Amino acid sequence: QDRTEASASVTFPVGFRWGVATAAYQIEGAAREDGRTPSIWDTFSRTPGLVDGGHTGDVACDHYHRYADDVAIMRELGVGTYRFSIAWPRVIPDGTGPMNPRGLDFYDRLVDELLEAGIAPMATLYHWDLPQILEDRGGWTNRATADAFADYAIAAYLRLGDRVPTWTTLNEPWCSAFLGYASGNHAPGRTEPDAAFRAAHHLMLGHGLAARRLREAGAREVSVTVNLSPVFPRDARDRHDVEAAARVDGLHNRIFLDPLLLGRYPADMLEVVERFTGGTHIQEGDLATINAPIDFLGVNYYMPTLVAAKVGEPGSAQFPGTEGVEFLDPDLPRTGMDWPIDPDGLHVLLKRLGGDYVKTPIIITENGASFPDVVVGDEIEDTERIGFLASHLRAAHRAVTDGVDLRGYLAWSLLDNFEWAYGYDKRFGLVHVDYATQERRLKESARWYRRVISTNSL
Ligand code: GBH
Repeated sequence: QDRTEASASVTFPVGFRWGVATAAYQIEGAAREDGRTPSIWDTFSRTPGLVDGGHTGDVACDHYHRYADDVAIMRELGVGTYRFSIAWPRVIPDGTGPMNPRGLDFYDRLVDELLEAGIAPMATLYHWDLPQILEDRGGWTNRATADAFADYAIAAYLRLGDRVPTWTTLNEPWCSAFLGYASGNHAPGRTEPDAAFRAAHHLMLGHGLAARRLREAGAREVSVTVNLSPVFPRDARDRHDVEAAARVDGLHNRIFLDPLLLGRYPADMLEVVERFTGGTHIQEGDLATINAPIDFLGVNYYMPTLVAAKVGEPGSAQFPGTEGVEFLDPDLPRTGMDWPIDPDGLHVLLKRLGGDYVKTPIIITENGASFPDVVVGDEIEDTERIGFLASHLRAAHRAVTDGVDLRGYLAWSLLDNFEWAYGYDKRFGLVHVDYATQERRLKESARWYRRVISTNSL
């Protein structure tokens, strides 16, 4: 790509939604306050050896007590939308049954503070913090968890729905199902491939049940967020590499997109699901439920996937059913997570969604990167993060120009925070957090993003 194109100014459509995203367990802390019970992430992070540095979300960014300061920072940045998540174990401490008003009081205060600042709240109901008590009954492998989720969704809606216009059921069901139940990288840390496929189905069922009830209750916008990755074959002329890419695309993307948007499992994925589980957990009517109408699809994009066919490869634990597939490291620059940087991958992905699954508008609900801090005097000069965000925004803009119905972009993340199995050392924030003092400092990227938002262009 030539330099003129990379630096030419681009302007987004009028009304494009700009914002930032966070998640409850990653920022709130206050793990034992106001009636909150443990989630699977408390259990997981408190188990020695599962999270880098032995870090937990017990305190995190102490956002539970500092939310007003954090909203003030967002106001300063000029963000129009704040995507946060609600912690299920604060709202329904026993997983099912009575609602805990003190748990909802926190979100009540947060939402009022946001509205006061002119920021539209976008609430995600499930960003991975399942009440531990439900995991003790099988977690997402248990169909009853889907019903419990829909009940929790309505409890949250009844308290906040008069002021929260936008509801997202799940964040990244692929991570919940496959990292949680197949590879064990995430809570609950199980390594049972069959369980992962059951979990994936019940997560989507929970989405469908909740989406329907939220809509009936009057929610203005209902959505679900998936983490997608364009999957490329090493050699596009090699039939085996192309088949390997299709398999991984199925397990990463289509196994969620097709049920959610088209109301069916793709044939090749149904075959894999049946091979691992027998398919008995999929009941009559489930797919119609899962295919509940949504107002937009949330897409989280971080990186592409590159694969090739290789006889004898065991495949990846994160993708059961990938025997004979080799996962390759693309020859690309990397973030501080060692993830390949590929803005064109976002363009490819958006074009494909716009083509295959046309009916649904899209919002990028997460995009961002972790890099080591570069401290120069008083400033945190995170030029690499600015470069990452700018290149991905240009790719998103190209998709808009190509006709993709992209309505908004939310940067991950407002704050440095608890980066799941990596703990606090990986920093994705536009705003730096000093965990010893809880002091917040805008990084250079935050000032840059403020300009992007205020001009609707870069
Ligand atoms: C998102 O997940 C999450 O929604 C958010 O909470 C998180 O903080 C953010 O991204 C940054 O990570 O196991 O090393 O092979 C991103 C989805 C899923 C992307 C796991 C990387 C494989 C990494 N991630 N995936 S690895």
